[in-house]
Amino acid sequence: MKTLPQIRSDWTFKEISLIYNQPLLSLIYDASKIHRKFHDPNEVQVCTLLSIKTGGCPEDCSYCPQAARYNTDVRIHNLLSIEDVVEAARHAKSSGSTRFCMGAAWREVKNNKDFDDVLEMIRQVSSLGLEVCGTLGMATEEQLRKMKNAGLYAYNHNIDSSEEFYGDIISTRKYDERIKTLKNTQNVNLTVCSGGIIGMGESSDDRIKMLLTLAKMEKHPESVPINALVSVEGTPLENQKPVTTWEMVRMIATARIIMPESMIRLSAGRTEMSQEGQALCFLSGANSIFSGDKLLTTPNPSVSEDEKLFAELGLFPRSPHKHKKYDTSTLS
Ligand code: SAM
Ligand code: DTB
Ligand code: SF4
Repeated sequence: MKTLPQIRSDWTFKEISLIYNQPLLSLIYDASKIHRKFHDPNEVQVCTLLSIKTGGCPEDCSYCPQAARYNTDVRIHNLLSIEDVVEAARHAKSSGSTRFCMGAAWREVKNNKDFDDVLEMIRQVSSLGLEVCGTLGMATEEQLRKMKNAGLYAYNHNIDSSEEFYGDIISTRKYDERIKTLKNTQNVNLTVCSGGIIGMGESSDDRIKMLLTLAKMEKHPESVPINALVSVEGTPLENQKPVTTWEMVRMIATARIIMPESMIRLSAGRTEMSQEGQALCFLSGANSIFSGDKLLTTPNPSVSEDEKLFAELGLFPRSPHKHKKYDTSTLS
């Protein structure tokens, strides 16, 4: 019988740094081996994002086009209607998505009519048979429990970067507050989606520390999105140098090695990547993408481009509600 490598929460900075900084092809090879032990290497989960409330956010996240204080082209929109959201979810399902993530430009969830509407959206979207994820800012245990009871599957709240670098990017809420929302999420038995962004001016040590924070959690986040900064005109990070594919690959491969069971999501930044670059990310352990020509407010490759990519690589989209671990007995 095959034994799977242990899932560890006692990683050190030194260990992760050695993994991250090793020669790239060795890193990819190691990550790919782990990936095959825990997941079907030809399967990719396709997810859809929908911005249910856009722009006008009071926070100062330097990367974000939805922060009210920056002068960007984002058009402010109040909460969408329940019908519009359910229609978008139906469309997402019919184009092959199995996870539907609703995002709101809120600092935190408030107990008001909008929240009641969001609960109804969750109820109706989950009844379509989709995994429902919410990313609505900070949330209390009580609010998260209500969302879970309505059918929410996952809550996304990114730690974004290392604790040290975080202060250079966001001042209106603290790293600890982020961690608290993640704890609240775990306390009510929702799955956690948490990752970050590279390309904001952080060092490789900051990237390693961000991964360390996630991998040291007693229970790893079930889902880890790795975003490349989409630099948007009008935000303080508008002139950041774009990250290279090699940097994305290093991040994804390291995340895969230290959090073998988690879904590693190749998230924002795919429009700047070649198909060959994306293939390297899948080889290194990424097993999910966001599909559709818009993320929340910024562009993403079209569904037809992704269909071509999947056909070329022989990838297939994950079937709905497959939470079971991959049966490794079929692998050589
Ligand atoms: N307002 C909520 C919050 O901040 O948690 C939810 C929505 S927010 C847009 C979700 C995540 O998107 C952020 O935590 C950040 O990691 C990512 N994000 C936002 N703008 C981005 C950008 N320009 N490039 C890459 N990722 C971005
Ligand atoms: C995540 O880590 N990336 C997604 C999802 N979680 C919510 C969001 C990316 C947003 C990119 C900028 C935008 O489109 O506004
Ligand atoms: Fe607001 Fe979220 Fe954007 Fe920060 S990332 S400004 S909290 S929408």
